[in-house]
Amino acid sequence: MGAVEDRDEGRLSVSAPKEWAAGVPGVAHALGYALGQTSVRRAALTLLNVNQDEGLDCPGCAWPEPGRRHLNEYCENGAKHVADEATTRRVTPDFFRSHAVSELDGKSDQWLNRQGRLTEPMVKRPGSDHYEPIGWDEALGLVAGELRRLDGPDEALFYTSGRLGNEAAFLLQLFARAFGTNNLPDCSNMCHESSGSALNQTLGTGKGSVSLDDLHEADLVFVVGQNPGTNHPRMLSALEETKRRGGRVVAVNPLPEAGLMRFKHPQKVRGVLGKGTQIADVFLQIRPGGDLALFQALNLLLLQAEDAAPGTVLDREFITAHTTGFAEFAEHARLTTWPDVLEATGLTREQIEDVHARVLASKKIIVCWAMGLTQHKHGVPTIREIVNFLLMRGGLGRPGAGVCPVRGHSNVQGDRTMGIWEKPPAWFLKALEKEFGFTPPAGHGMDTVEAIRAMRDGRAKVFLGVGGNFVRATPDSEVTEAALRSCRLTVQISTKLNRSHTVCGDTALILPTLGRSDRDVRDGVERFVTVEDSMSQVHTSRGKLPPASEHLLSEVSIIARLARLTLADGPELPWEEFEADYDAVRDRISRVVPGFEDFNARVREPGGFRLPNPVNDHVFNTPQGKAVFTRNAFTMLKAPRGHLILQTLRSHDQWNTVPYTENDRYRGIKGSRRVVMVNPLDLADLGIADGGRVDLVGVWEDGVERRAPGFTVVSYPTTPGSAAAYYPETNVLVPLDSVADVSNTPTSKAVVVRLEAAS
Ligand SMILES: Nc1nc2c(c(=O)[nH]1)N[C@H]1C(S)=C(S)[C@@H](COP(=O)(O)OP(=O)(O)OC[C@H]3O[C@@H](n4cnc5c(=O)[nH]c(N)nc54)[C@H](O)[C@@H]3O)O[C@H]1N2
Ligand SMILES: Nc1nc2c(c(=O)[nH]1)N[C@H]1C(S)=C(S)[C@@H](COP(=O)(O)OP(=O)(O)OC[C@H]3O[C@@H](n4cnc5c(=O)[nH]c(N)nc54)[C@H](O)[C@@H]3O)O[C@H]1N2
Ligand SMILES: [Mo]
Repeated sequence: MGAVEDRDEGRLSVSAPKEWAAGVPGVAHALGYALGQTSVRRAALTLLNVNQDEGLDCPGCAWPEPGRRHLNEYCENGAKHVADEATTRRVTPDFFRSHAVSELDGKSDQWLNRQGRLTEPMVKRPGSDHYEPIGWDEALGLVAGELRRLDGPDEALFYTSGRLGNEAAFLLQLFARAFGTNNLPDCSNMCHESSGSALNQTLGTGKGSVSLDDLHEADLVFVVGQNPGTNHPRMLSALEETKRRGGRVVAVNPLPEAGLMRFKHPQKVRGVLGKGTQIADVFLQIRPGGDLALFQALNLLLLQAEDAAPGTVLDREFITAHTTGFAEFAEHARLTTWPDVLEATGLTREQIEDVHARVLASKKIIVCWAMGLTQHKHGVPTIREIVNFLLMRGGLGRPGAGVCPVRGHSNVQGDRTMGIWEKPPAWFLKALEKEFGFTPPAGHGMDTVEAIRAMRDGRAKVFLGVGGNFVRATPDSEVTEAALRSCRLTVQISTKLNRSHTVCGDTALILPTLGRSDRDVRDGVERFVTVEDSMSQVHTSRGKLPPASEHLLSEVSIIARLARLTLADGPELPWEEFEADYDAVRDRISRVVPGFEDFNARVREPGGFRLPNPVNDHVFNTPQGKAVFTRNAFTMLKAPRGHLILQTLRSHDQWNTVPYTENDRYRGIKGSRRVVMVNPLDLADLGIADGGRVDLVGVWEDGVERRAPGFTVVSYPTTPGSAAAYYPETNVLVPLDSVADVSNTPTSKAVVVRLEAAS
């Protein structure tokens, strides 16, 4: 079955979208959620420990902590997220005795999550409709047996979500490669892969180049395709500081998101009482996918300004010394035409010229972005065009300037640094070989989309997920569910119940693990893991709560034990030592991964250490040895008449595939997630009433009709021609083969749909 009926649905109520974010209601809201899940003591213990030097890295997002010394450096949504993990509710073997898998399969994502923390390893045997308890040794033996029985290592898939600490991530990639495959798909493939692809091609490093200090210091910050009020709330405090120091903010988004407009700092009296800071000085309400055209227009204006006053606009010295391809780029950029730009962006020439004037007046410019850019067919060229924009004026490797892809999962960047990548660079494999004495496979492995195709076509037979919720995070839900069900074995290493546990292979295993907030103790010694935030700061994370159950193992333990059983015939690696002592893992990391020298000592310093980004030393590790200007073909998204371009996004009360409530407070939507936001002009045009019931019907070039039934229409100020609805309910509409060029990221922000009156 495809779309799950949402049984939690209450009565929809809609009010005007909020123009401000955070403040007292936000914090009260988080505490309310925390106390619904857990006791006062546990809530206090967890929340007071978030983002302290000796505390827990907030798993809510990858935004860095300012100095990590302030008490209560957490935000509303981080607090909700931690409380959700610290819940006192438990999923026990009894629970599985009374609920068949087929029954659980019909429950909503929210219901499954609400059942609480997983407590014991469980197995669903072939032909059975129930999970039953299984011991750790037998469970891991079963997985090892299935892996060893495969016709080749590439029939196995090792998926991760960016929750994994560095130590577990390093061991997982080591295990997969010692087993013989680079099949390491991860959530990044659906997230910032387009950023990594574009930045690697142009700058030679796939990461952001700025620090929090840079952000504070910037003259002009672009926030493009991102909803920080909900998804990176602490970023608003940083932008507030930028503004306090005289910097300006340009927001580019089809939606007037609350946090972009006004922000009330929840931990400052001013925030509590005052009107808050206006964040966006300029708001460009852009058409979906219009960002490429916008930056092409800004680049054309820069070239023309330089023509008018030679030597005053471009940084010729920087261009000559550090870049290549400028002449070809400039020639191409001059072909940009205004009618195209205005149609693609939906903006006026005056709006773009106003931003251009601000650009000219600014020396230090930072561009931040997230899923509004990466999840488009032309996401990679769009980000490359942003790099062109910055390179023209030497805006990289200089304080207060640079690129800032804002990451999602708290350690998604670190996992890639540790080698969770289906396309590992040759130098990384060489370093592994030197350290561990075996030859890792050289060919590329499968990313998320390729992994689904391989399961669908019978080329992959064992799926192991370390964290995440593969079946709900991925596109084309019906295809993906069938693909997973056709596996011989599906294994989920998880903290909480989700739909990836109910969509099973012949045999299915649930292996419960410690969460970030759980204490990790072995032989009386408390252990910590390490993570890397969106700005390349590496630091420790220590859980403080008694583990959710005595049967839980850490991710490191599970991976090390499984690897030892699976690789009994070699290569010989010290898995027992790794399990016993995370320092031993970190020692190996320090010898394999550049920037981690003396890892164990440096990470114990308060706040940890920042990984160098070569770009900031004007070192560009591209084949040309320089930063690369690119020519990007003008692209515009168009829906056929009577259709809209639908983006799938997050509500204020969800964490990725896990909705906490039916509400989306800042957008004024309450009581239902099965809503679609549409501009009133389009409603009039389509003859559909505000509040009407519709099916969303996806149309794509493969001619397959994809349907998400039973949505309520909400009249909303989104850009005309576009619509918005929540993920994961709408993943059924995203075609598996509709992916971004180069990065292969599903185009979750551009699904062409028509609205049909619900039957
Ligand atoms: N509370 C909370 N925090 C989270 C998460 C969560 O689910 N809940 N998820 C985490 C993860 S993994 C990630 S990746 C991040 C995601 O963080 P975001 O990228 O902020 O998440 P989305 O909800 O997908 O929002 C996309 C934004 O881009 C805009 N947008 C859509 N299409 C376009 C376009 O064509 N152009 C422009 N300019 N804008 C566009 C949308 O209107 C929306 O504001 O958040 C992380 N933090
Ligand atoms: N249509 C559409 N699809 C999208 C997106 C979109 O915007 N639109 N966004 C994409 C993005 S940006 C991302 S990052 C992916 C997210 O994809 P995933 O990372 O796969 O999904 P999550 O919802 O973050 O996973 C939640 C589950 O992780 C498990 N978990 C939580 N904490 C831990 C832990 O500490 N250890 C372990 N082992 N397990 C844990 C819990 O069991 C929980 O149910 O979804 C992508 N899919
Ligand atoms: Mo993400």
